[in-house]
Amino acid sequence: MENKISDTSARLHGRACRVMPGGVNSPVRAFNAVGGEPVVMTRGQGSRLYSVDGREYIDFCGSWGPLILGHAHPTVTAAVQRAAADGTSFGTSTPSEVELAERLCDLIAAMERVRLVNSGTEACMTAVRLARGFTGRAKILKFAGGYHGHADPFLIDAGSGLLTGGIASSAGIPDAVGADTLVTPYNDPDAVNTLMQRYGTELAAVIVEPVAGNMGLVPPVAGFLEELRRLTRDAGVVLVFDEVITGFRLGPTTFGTLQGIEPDLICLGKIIGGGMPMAALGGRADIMDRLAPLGDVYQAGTLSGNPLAVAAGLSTLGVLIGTNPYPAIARKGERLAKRLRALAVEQGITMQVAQLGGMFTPFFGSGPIRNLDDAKRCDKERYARFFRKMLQAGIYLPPSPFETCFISTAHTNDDIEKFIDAAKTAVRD
Ligand code: KE4
Repeated sequence: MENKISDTSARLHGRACRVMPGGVNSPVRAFNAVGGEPVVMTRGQGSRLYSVDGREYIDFCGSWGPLILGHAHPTVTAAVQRAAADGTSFGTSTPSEVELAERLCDLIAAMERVRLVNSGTEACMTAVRLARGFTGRAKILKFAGGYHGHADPFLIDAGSGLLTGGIASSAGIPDAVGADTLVTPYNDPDAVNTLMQRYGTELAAVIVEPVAGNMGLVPPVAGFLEELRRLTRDAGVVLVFDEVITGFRLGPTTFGTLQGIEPDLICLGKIIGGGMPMAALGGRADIMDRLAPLGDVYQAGTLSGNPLAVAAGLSTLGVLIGTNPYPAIARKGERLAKRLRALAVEQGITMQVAQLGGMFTPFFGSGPIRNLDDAKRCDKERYARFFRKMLQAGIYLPPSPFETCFISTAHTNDDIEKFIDAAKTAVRD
């Protein structure tokens, strides 16, 4: 008899495949990198996800980053329910969107103006259009393994879902678009300097994840971000920090603010929407004010600043600012990483754990991991086997080795112990 756990998920996935390409609405959910069929989830509560088969999982994927407060946090749920009772969208200005915009500008040093949008992709593609309009230049520089959403200019040597589908770049991108996207290795300021010497006067923007989360977790090496800031400032190039993952993930602000580095533009998403479709682009007033209707760079959105998404975002930020959970989350991250590293040593497994605050990625490989090539040298199949065994043990990880695991305020010390208990056998081949 087929495994009961997967029967209902399998049937639903079969139906999904008949009407949705790959049976999913976002490729990385398809389990291509880890094998097997996606588990269909029907409910989340705190640190738990519940599948349509009635199974309970401790969730370390956290919807890819937004759920720093865990699933169905009562304050967030109540805020969204209250907002919904007054209507779901007005297509007008609203008091709550002004409050969120003011909050973001108060909490983020480099944010003088902000535009609310619906996805990280929208925020990042608008940042590029704005930088091009502001500088009159065409080229952009991104980093191999960096992922900034699925807009054409970014799908060159991108991270996240492109790495799970074995396509470094997407079909359908005109050569002319690709030609304006320059790519260099992450954490290599010399490579950036060489490229700036050659293309500096043609570059509109450098876009970077200040802490890379889409090739697995790869933190910046000392001085990398500061050098990017110096080189771009000297060349009149717009520096864009893509903080869709890191915004409010490691502290009650952006990573750039925590590090004292001020980019020209900042992209936010995920946490600022509390799990609802909400993202933002902000930064220097002289650049942001080039956005229509004030300026000549067009950007628009039917549901931008949607009242339900704003309610989820405002309530999430309210809990984060009010309770400052970051030290406790970081302690849990440090404990999990330390115990997992010790496990690998005890069992003679070649595995390292990148960890920063509540973000972590197990890499099945040795040697420093500073960029995409280093990450790709790790054993993807080993991660897939680890993922499947952890899933069987009731631990839900990102279904790709090129993503980041997340710890929320809802994860308990007992959840961390359960992770380690499951890993004791899952790390073994
Ligand atoms: P969205 O358009 O998916 O809201 O955001 C795009 C984006 C931009 N910048 C960064 C640093 C991001 O990580 C993302 C999206 N992250 C992926 C997972 N790492 C979303 C998951 C998915 O594609 O389904």
